[in-house]
Amino acid sequence: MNDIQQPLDVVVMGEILVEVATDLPFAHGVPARLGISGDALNVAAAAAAAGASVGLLSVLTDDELGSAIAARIAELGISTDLLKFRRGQQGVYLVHSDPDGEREFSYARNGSVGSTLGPDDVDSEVFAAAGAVVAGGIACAISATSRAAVVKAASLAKRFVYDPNYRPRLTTAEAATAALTELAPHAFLVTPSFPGETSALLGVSSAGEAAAKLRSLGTAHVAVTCGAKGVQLESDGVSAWIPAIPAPAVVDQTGAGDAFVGTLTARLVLGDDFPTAARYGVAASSLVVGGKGGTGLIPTFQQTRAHAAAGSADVTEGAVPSNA
Ligand code: KDG
Repeated sequence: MNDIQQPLDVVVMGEILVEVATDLPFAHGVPARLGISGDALNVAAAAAAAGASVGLLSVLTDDELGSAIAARIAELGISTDLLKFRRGQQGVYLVHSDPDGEREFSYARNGSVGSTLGPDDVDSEVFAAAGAVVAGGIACAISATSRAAVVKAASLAKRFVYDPNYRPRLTTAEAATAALTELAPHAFLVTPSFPGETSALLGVSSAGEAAAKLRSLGTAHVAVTCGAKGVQLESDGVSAWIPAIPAPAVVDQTGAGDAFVGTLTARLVLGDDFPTAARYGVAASSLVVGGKGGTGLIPTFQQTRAHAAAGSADVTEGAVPSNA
């Protein structure tokens, strides 16, 4: 039994990782800074900052590292009630600050405690009651049990949100495509990135085609993220291009996509319409890139709203730029 009383607005699931971040390329003697990150934590932090009550299902080590991670989760305004603690090793990734977003992470996570997540960890009542449940392709890639937990969560959720988050160092394009194809029919929202995920996982060459393909599989809302350009939205009655908002500072792209997903999901659950919620998501991710690491800078909702209002370009009905 879980002691959570209120339905949560948003439940996020996935692996939390220790982040080892450097400013310089990896080499012996290069100084590094520890952080706590991972796509699930980045999404949950953004959703909480955007005003949602948020729970995070993740497995942590039952030692002082797990306790420190739980303390960070609480500090970010996220409920710790769904966390599990087990004997094992916390997954780690190494990254050096990446303003262009082109570097891949170097992982030490095989057999990690986070990858022991399984269907029994998914509390049916909590997941069915939540306003939205968010999971991603990384949780599907790290182990068969974690993938099965995501599938169970998708079948329970009122609104299931799936970010394909394809990581070639964790999985194959075939396996990531299979996960997306299985989950898309259950999804309230899918957020593929263009052109990387739309071509590798959906085999299409434009954001519009990607959205149409996911909609034909049964996904209710699609937000195709087109990097520094903007986001294409498609759902019943909505076809809109949300232009990106220039970032005041670009230090590291890690977590930008997660901030978009977390903010968008939170604002949809809290009642904003799709273009308005996406505009907030775009504003949050434009601010997040000013911080180092996945949760180095989490803007408050006041900051996100002000940045969205100050952004120069407007939402365009139906228009997809020719190169997206
Ligand atoms: O989306 C950002 C994540 O990729 C980063 O936080 C690391 O979670 C991570 C992962 O598993 O790659």
